[in-house]
Amino acid sequence: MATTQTRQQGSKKGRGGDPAAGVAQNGVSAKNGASHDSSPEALGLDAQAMIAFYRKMVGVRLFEDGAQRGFRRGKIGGYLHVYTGQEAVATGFLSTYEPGDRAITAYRDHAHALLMGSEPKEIMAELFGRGTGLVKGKGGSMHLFDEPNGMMGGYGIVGGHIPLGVGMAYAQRYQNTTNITQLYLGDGAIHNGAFHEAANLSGLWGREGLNPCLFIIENNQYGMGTSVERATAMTDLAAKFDSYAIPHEKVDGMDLLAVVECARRVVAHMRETGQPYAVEALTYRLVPHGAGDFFEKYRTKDEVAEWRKRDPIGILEEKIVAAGMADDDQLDAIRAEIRESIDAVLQFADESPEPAIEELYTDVYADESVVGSR
Ligand SMILES: Cc1ncc(C[n+]2csc(CCOP(=O)(O)OP(=O)(O)O)c2C)c(N)n1
Ligand SMILES: [Mg+2]
Repeated sequence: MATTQTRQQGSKKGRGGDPAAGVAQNGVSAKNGASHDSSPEALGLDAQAMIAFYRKMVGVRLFEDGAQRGFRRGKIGGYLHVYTGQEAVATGFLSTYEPGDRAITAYRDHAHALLMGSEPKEIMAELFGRGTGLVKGKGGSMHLFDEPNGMMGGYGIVGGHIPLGVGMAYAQRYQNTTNITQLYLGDGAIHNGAFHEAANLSGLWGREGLNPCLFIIENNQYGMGTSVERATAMTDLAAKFDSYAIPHEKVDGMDLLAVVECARRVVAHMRETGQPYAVEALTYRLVPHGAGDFFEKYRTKDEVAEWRKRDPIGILEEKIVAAGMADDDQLDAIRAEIRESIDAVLQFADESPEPAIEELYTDVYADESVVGSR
């Protein structure tokens, strides 16, 4: 009975927490601890740096809008999951990227590739399944990969990439580097057995300073149509890392500067110690789960509207304008310029050829010379 009542109450008030207070549905505040100052001054971010962040976030948002247009025009086969609403998370964490670092994520992966330096037109061509695509049109939206830039994918199997990320972090330390791996996973993926096995090893190896794996839980509060509270009895996702002796914290994933502050502090510590760390970034998917999620029966329009008020791009805009770093007209002009560049990206993808038929036989098995050299 109690369960039924909870469910009824849950559906009445919506399951997506209280955005105004920065509180997720698991009831835990996303506010970055007051002891950490994330103002532009404290982070040493001048107008140029703030605008550069703005360009990145808008670049991701408008790329995703363009991808959705491409999907609706029937140009993108298979499935499409966009990152709209979550931009501050990857933008903030990847701002700490150094050559040799790696990132690995699930299928909501366009933003990570864009932020790590893959060519937007190659990513779009990949979504369109074209031979000019990032992985020659053979991966599609969920399987972006760009090894020279440290982007290690792009995985469609929920939780499947987590052991790989932990293994990559082990290799980085084994090879005596100070690099780290950023391992992004969803709130839904954390219940997968692969997570628990990998987190256990990460904690163990971390004791010896052999696992600089930064677990970034992108808690957008739903795994497809299932809210966190319906997926687990213990809804404090960061606290699950206690089982593996991995230190953790939460951050407001809608506030870019809070994420940057957290990322810098945590990553510096990891480079030094080689130990793992987990951050639960509280965020919200402002769009349907994927292109096939038409009715969004699992959440109310009001809930989405409330979270839209905390759009991460809007929050950054306010900070930029309040600090007198740019005015609305200047920000409008930036958006217009990026929108135009995305039109060119779409045109490139559309005009690109299909992969050559011979490509069916390439990149299937590792090249013998590569296998031999490792
Ligand atoms: C092993 C496995 N089980 C189920 C699915 C189907 N599936 C695709 S996305 C998804 C939800 C994952 O949610 P979350 O990890 O929170 O990521 P989000 O979509 O919110 O970014 C599920 C269950 C899958 N792809 N792989
Ligand atoms: Mg989720």
